[in-house]
Amino acid sequence: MARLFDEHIKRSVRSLNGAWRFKVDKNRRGEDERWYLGLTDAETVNIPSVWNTEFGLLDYTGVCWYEKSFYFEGNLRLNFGAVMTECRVWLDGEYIGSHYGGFCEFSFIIPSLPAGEHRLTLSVDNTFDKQSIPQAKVDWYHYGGIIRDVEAEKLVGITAINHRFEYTLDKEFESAVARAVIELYNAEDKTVTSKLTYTVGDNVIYSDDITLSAHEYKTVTSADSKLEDIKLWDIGAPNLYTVKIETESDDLYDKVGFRHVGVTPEGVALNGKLIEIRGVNRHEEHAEFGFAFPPSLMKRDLDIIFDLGCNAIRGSHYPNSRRFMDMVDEAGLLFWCEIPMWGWGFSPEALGDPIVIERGAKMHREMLKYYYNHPSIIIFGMHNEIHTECEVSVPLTKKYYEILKAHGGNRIVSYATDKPLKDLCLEYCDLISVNAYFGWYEGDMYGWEKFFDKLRERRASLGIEHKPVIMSEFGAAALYGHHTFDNIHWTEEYQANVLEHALELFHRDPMCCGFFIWQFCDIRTCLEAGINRARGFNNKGILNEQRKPKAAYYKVRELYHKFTN
Ligand code: ADA
Repeated sequence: MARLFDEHIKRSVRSLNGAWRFKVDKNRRGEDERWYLGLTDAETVNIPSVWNTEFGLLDYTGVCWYEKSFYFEGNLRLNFGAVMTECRVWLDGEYIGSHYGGFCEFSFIIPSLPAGEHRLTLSVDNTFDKQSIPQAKVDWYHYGGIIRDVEAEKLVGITAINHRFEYTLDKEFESAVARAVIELYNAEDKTVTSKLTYTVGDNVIYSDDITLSAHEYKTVTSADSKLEDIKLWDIGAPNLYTVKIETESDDLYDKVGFRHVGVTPEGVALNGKLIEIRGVNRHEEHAEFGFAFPPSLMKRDLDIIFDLGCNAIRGSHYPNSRRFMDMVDEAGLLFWCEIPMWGWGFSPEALGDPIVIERGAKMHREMLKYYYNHPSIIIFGMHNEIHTECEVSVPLTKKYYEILKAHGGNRIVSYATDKPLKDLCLEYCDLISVNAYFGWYEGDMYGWEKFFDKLRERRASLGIEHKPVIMSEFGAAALYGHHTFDNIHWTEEYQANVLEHALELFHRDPMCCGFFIWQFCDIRTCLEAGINRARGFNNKGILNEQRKPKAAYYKVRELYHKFTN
């Protein structure tokens, strides 16, 4: 996929971004009328994009069709960075498959395409129902479209489809015992034997001949290798190693880092040292581009986050693009990655629905597949503000916790709760992550002290004092440019005061090991969410949606820099 580096040198990759034919299907007639045989009366749009930024489509929820022709010969792997939310795919009029869930990569392999022009067609649907993740009620915008890059790769011989680099560090964090898990596919119609090598920096982890029969998928796991004198990946010291996987006809490059994260009763330890997590919640969204977030703005957001003095980002509330994750790895920032199982909308009945539970499990498995190797991800989040006070959430949380603990590598697993005083799922998290809004939804900004005392008591009564608390959300809204001498809601001054009071308290309290401000910048939100948000935006950003700083930005910046020293 499009990353911050070339994933392939031998394998030929063609971007299918750019001009696509596009047609709105308001009455859902497309499939009956077989639009996949060729779109008529189509407009042209540029991909990646969301359709909501097209004139007249801002609030369109439903189905749209996309079509593109390209020249190809051979074994095709089609890669999609992400499509919002569900899509069905045809190639040359033949149905090739579908994908559910808007924020993760997926791909299709189609062997032996004859030389010539081929037509790729997608129907994309961004509607929600009782079984969708997320539900219709969310506090962000229901954008639809092909939001990340599309690529056509030519597969030749034995190819590396994916990999996982697993390691454990010794107690001194000086050496590692590592192994590679390599997913291979033979793209040929015949049995192929090839040499396969897997190197990490100068270290050869695997080197041997392998044989795969025609179109066989095979996972190869290397023996354990001991790597000495490793350079750790750390906050502000992002030492990365290049992974190179090579067969006679194919290659795959990636970057990995060695780091250890642990939870102690005193807090989170990175490479053996206790750290205070100072972060922001950030949506990968911009009012002018929706979820099709331009790479140059990713860099700009990171520069701002650095200036602020953060060492962490919560990718609220879904997996971010891999390109952004590469930037975060390279920046030496910590990251919280989660699936879009977002509160409010989910009724207790939906949380007990086997289809919803399985969709969530699939999203977790996809998150593991594509995000496992990013060293910056130290926390995997399972859900946000669902009904964790109801029994129905316990088996679901247990299931997700077990998946992430078994397959997530060395990471903290948590979820954000807004009901920590009556939450029934706290057994299934390594860190108690709390969303609370004193000074906004819940009483005044001086309510924190009492709340923390109650939280301490609840922790003790459950016997989970060894689990530290992180404030995963807190904040207040301010309209950019709205000032006052009085301490009142919606002003920049009030927002700054709420954050200052909360941050000083969190920093002092030994139970609290970190905080993620809600939120980095204002975002367009969904009016169906049932709350009347001014301007149709969630205005709790410390910057507005154009990344212009509010008064709170400078207050947080002052405090984050003070806490660092
Ligand atoms: C919740 C939720 C956020 C946002 C926030 C708010 O905590 O997790 O996505 O909606 O509330 O601004 O109210």
